[in-house]
Amino acid sequence: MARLSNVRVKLCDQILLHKLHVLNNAVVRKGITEGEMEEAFKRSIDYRPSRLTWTQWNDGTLSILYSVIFLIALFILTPFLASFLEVILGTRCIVPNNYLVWEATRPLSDCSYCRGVQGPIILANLSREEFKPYAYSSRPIIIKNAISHWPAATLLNFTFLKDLYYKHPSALDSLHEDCQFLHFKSNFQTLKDVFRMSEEFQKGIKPWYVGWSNCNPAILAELRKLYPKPHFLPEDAEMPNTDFVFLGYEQGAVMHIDYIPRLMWQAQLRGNKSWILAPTPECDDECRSFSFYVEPGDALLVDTRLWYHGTFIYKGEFSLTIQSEYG
Ligand SMILES: O=C(O)CCC(=O)C(=O)O
Ligand SMILES: [Fe+2]
Repeated sequence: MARLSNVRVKLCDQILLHKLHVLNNAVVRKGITEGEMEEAFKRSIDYRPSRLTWTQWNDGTLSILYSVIFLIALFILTPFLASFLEVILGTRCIVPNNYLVWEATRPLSDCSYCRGVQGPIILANLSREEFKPYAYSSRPIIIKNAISHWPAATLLNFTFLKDLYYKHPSALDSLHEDCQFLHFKSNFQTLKDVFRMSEEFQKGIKPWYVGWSNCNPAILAELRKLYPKPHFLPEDAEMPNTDFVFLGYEQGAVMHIDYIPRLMWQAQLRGNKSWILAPTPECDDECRSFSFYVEPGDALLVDTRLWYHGTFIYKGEFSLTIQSEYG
């Protein structure tokens, strides 16, 4: 029960945040500038209903006024809140710094990717040939037990990663300069901080969640000995020369959309992870949000360029994934 209510609260947080984005987006798309919003907000604050008699201001009128003021305040505060959250929560930096500017200039999607979609397609492990019809779909797909045979599923863990980076100390610095480190809601600022974490964090008594790209060639080569390119992906699928690792206890990635060139695949190596997917704002009336979870051994495919997505992990549980792109 506690688990369920915990999940519901997290879902509500994520959906609320997403709705703030939607709200802001709707106003920006109407051509209303930030200056105009601010002006409207200031006017609404300066407005003095006391100059009118109470009889002119029955309950209904007052509640409309309060709603308008509330909405205008939301329109103005949303970009600040979003920027604040980006800085504080460490949203993936493949999203441009000014997330909302990008959101406002992003081409509108035609909603065909989400219309009628109520959850991921769940497939049993399958061959490349059988996967062909799904290969470049924008439908979220889970392939059960697709990666459970990978050596990474048994060998890769926090200690393995720590030992590997300590064997290549320069990789810790190159990560800082050239690769992405995402701290999300945790206070770890660098991968060095992650590997120096206290016992309380390491045992999951205190929650944390981070992700980084393995763009150091030596580290990448070592790690790729533990996992192949997923066997079901098309032979000619283009792959980047870096992969991401996401790991941690309890917390996950905040709701966001990715500004990346390809589709995403993710291998769930350890623990269960819950995902929430929401349509782009312009499809909010036609499509719906939904959540699901993946288990160890599952592969997940999501078009993270179209679906807003966030993740979380049950209290006290650990999740480890390898993630990359294909297209
Ligand atoms: O695995 C996660 O927690 C987030 C991953 C993500 O945002 C992505 O793959 O685009
Ligand atoms: Fe993402």
